Amino acid sequence: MPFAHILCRAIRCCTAPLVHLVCLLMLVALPPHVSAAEDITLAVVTKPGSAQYVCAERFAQLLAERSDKRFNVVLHHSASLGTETDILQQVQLGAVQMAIVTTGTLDAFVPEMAALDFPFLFTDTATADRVLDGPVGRGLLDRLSTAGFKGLHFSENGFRHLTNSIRPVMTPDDVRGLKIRVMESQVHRELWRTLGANPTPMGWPIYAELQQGTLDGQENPLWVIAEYRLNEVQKHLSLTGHVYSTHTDLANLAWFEALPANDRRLLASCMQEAALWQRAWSRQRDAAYLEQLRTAGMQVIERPDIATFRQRVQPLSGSALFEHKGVRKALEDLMAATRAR
Ligand code: EAX
Repeated sequence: MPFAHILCRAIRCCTAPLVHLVCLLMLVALPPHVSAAEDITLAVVTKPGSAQYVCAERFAQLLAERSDKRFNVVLHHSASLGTETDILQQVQLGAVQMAIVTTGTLDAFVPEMAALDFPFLFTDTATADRVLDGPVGRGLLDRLSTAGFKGLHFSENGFRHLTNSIRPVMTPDDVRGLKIRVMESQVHRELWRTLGANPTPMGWPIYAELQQGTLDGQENPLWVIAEYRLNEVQKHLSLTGHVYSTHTDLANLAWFEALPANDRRLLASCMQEAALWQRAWSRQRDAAYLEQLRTAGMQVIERPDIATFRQRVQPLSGSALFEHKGVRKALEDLMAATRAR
């Protein structure tokens, strides 16, 4: 029986005026109506505990708290909605409202994003934070609107390192001919082609292909290599740190813009806080992951010949990828921002 009916009955039965009054007060104190929370679907390709997932979880928690549970984030993960390219398409269509994706996959949608994954652009996290959280980073997030996305913030994937099952990699010469899985990203494919490897673009995950030997290698931050147990199928790890890989935290633009201004601000600030928290979380764990991989039996080349790697990838900036004026400018702006004090 509904609570209000029970109260009315009680009121009818009550003869004592005090009890009557208490019952009436209780009725007045009931909320006029309790509206259901609005669901927001948010997708990440990786699994619980991953860098994308913990950021999404943090965002969901902050948003629930600060909206008084008016919003409820429904998290899709573990490739349940397909690859990151599939996720981005679903966000574009509005079937999924929000996503946290590896930035490399965005260059097929917004060519300027290729500049962010230019090899050796960022060599330390302090510079990355300064540039990504400054006007140049904001400008790139705003560029996402050209493909129907609202760019909210950057969180962290980490420095990418090369693994393979064939041989230790010290110099770019050792990479020649290796069949390396790369993200579905133009700049990553061109980067490995420039280095003389045989790049194969593919979504995540890729354990089976590495296990079967259809791929020789792959490149990812240490957390990915460890959490996806790639040490079981890859013998060699070279700490190349060739790309500082970010995650882009974004939403469907039309959906986001239709929200009231205070909710837009709330979503943006919850995502910013989640992203900053996640970067710190991620950085605390890097050293332990390296130890874990070493203990698991990976042969680690700690100091590959980075100077030669850097030099060999230079022709990339003159490639067709960076020919377009806007894309070239994005790269130049990023490079200038990393040098600014
Ligand atoms: O985000 O696809 C990739 O290589 C990503 O870096 C990985 O899944 C973690």
